[in-house]
Amino acid sequence: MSTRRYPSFRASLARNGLARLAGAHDALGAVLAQEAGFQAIWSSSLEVSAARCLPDASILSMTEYLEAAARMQKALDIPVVADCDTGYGGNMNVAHMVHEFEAAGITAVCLEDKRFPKLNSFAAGDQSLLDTAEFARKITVAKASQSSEEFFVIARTEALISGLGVEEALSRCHAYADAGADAILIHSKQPTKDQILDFLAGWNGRLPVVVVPTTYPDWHIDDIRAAGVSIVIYANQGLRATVTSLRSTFRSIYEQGQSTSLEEYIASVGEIFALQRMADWQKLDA
Ligand code: SPV
Ligand code: MG
Repeated sequence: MSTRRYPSFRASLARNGLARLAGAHDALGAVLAQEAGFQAIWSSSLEVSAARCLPDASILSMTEYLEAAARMQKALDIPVVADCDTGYGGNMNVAHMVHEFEAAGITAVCLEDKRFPKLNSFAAGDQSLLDTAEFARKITVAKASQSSEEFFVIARTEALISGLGVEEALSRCHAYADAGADAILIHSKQPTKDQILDFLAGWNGRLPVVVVPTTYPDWHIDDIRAAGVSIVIYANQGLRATVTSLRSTFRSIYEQGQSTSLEEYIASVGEIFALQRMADWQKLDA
């Protein structure tokens, strides 16, 4: 029996130079992002937990996040980059996480330097970080735990999120690079990209940089590329669009007592069948 070869994020990044990722929480959303042209899917901890109406606060288990990422990966021809939060605990949890995600065909993961249990970056509450050396150790453990050279580990600093400033973010990212990270992610919740530009001005380009333009959505992809960024994550726009669309659809049907006026705006059943690859499946019965 042949085993499926999963698409490698490292290879995709090498091919494309700049990788654009869309956040998703299930196979359907992930396939729609692939259809739009994205190079990879971000299995977002915010989305995966929100899909169960739970906070993004280390409540779900590693296995639940893994199941979500693996379900998406099975449906895709592009790689999933799994948002693995803090690695779900300490160094031993990180090692187990890498073994499990890699075995499930996930070729890239992201670990962040917050303390476990962590809270979503935009939530009010404790955003405190591990000591630099402690998190660098997690990165070393993650890299030592991978079995394929392809496996890609992104080290994410939340220094700006926790109010520590650009110098601290830079010094942490250098330590994470020394520890063996394949890329670094710099996150900011400021309403402009200025903090990120300051970071990029101080970064020597020794590793690819990942950004998440959620609170500075006007940063155009051409300018992001020109600034020297390698990976851009549109982490939650799909989730937010889904909420808006479902809310107005359900309200409209309930208030109007029928759904005729919606028909021209919603996907046909035929489109759903196409996403399910219904015709391919039915050939099995032919
Ligand atoms: C996620 O999508 O879960 C992220 C990005 O980690 S953020 O929500 O901005 O923290
Ligand atoms: Mg997350």
